[in-house]
Amino acid sequence: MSKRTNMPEEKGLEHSISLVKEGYHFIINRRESMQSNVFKTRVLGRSAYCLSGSEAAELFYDESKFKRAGAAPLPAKKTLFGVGGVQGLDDEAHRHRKAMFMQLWTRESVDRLGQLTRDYYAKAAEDWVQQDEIVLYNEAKKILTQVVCDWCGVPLAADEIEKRTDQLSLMFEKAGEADFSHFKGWSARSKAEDWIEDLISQAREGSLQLNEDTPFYKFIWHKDLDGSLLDKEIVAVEVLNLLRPTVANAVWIAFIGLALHDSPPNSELTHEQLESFCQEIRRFYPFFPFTVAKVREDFTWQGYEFEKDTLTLLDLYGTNHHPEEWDNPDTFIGTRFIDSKQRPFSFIPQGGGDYDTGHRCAGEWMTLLIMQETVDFLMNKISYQLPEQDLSYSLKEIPSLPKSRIRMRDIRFNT
Ligand code: HEM
Ligand code: MYR
Repeated sequence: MSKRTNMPEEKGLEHSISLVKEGYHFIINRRESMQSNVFKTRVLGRSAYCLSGSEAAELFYDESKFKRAGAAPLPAKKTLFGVGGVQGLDDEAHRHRKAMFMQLWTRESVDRLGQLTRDYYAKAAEDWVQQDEIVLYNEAKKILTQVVCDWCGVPLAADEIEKRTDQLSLMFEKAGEADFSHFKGWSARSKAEDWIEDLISQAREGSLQLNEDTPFYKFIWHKDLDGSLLDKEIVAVEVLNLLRPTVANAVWIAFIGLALHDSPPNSELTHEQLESFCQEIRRFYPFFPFTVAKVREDFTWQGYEFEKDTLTLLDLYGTNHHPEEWDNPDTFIGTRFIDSKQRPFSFIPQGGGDYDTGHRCAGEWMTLLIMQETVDFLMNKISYQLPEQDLSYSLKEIPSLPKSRIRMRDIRFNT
C-alpha cells in the first residue's frame, strides 16, 4: 500500500466569498501558497478537493474514480446546464446520451455550419457599414443565435431574434453571479425551456414539420437506452445544450477582437497559423473557470486519501496557465500551437480527456470552427477601427469579458 500523507488543507469554515472575490485565481492562489496541485478547502457549504495540472486532470477524468451525478451545484443547474442533461449522467446512460451529440459532427453538417457562419456575418456587416459604431460582443451573440437556430432546425422568426438572443446569453452571463442578478439567468432558462418544449410538442404532434437531417429532429426522436423517447423537458435541456454554448462563443469572439488588437498575427495566415492563433486564444483568455465532479468511492492517490462523495473542482483556467505545463504561460504566443501535439489533459479550456466516453465538451470543434471563421472575417473581409475604449478584463469576474465588449468604428467591406 502507498504511504498516506495529509492532503494540504485550507483552514476555515467556508471560502465561497473568496471564490467570488478571487474568481479565476481562487484555485491558483491556493495551489501556489500550499505548493500543491491537490488540496482541500470548503466552498458552497461543503468540503471540496481542488485539482490542477495534467496529472491531476487525468485522475479527474478517470471514470472509476469520479462521477458526475449530483456534482453540479443547484444554481449552476438552474441557469447554465439545466436539470437532467448530459452533464450530470454517468456510465452507460452518459455514453448513450453523449453519442446523441457526437453523431451531429458529420462532414456535411460541419460544412453547413461554416457556411451559415460566413453568411450571417456577411449579412450583419451590411448593417455595420451603415452604423457609426457597433459592439462586437453584442453583434456576435445575435449572429450566433441565428446561425445555431438555423443549423439546428429550430424555427426563429425575425422579430424573435433579440428576445431569444437575450435568453440564451443570460444563462451563461449570469451563471457565475452570486448576487440577485443570478435569478435573471434562472428566469431566462425557464422561458427558453418553455419555448423549446412548445416546439417539441408541435413536432411530435405533427403540426411542425422538421427536416430529418437537423439536430432538432434527431434529438426529438432520439431513443433512450430503454427504447423510449426522451421526455420533452429533457430534449429541451439538451437542445439548449446546443444553442446556449454556441451563443457563448461570443465571449471568445470578444477576446478575438482584443487579441487582434493586442497581439496581431501576420496578415496572411496559413491554415496552421490560423488554428494556432485560435487555440492560443482558448488557452490564454479566461472563460470556463473549473469543472466539477464527485468522488465515486474512497481511494488513495499519491498518498492522499479521497473520500467518497466529496465535491471536486478541476481548475481549467489554472491548468491552461500552469508553469509545469507551459513555457511562459502568461504570455500570449499566437504561434504556440503550430506543430504541437494533442494535449488532452493540459490544454483543457473545454474540459479534458475523451469526447465519447468522458465529459469533454461536445462542441469543441464547432467552437474552433466558429473562431476561425471569425478571425478570417475580421482580418480579411472587413476593415475597422477601435476607438478609445476600456479593453481591460477582470480575472475576478466569471465569465470575464473585455470591459468595452469591443467597440468598432469605420467598418468597411474589403474590396
Ligand atoms: C461540456 C466549455 C462550447 C456543448 C463542456 C465542459 C466545458 C465546456 C468546460 C465541461 C467539461 C467537463 O465537465 O469535463 C465550453 C466552452 C465553450 C463551449 C468554453 C465555448 C463557447 C460548446 C458548444 C457546444 C457545447 C458550441 C455545442 C454545440 C457541450 C456539451 C457538454 C459540454 C453538450 C456536456 C458534455 C458531457 O457532459 O459529456 N463545455 N463549451 N459546448 N459542452 Fe461545451
Ligand atoms: C456553456 O454554455 O456550456 C459554455 C460556456 C459557459 C461559461 C460559463 C461560465 C460560468 C461558469 C460557472 C461555474 C461552473 C461550475 C460548474
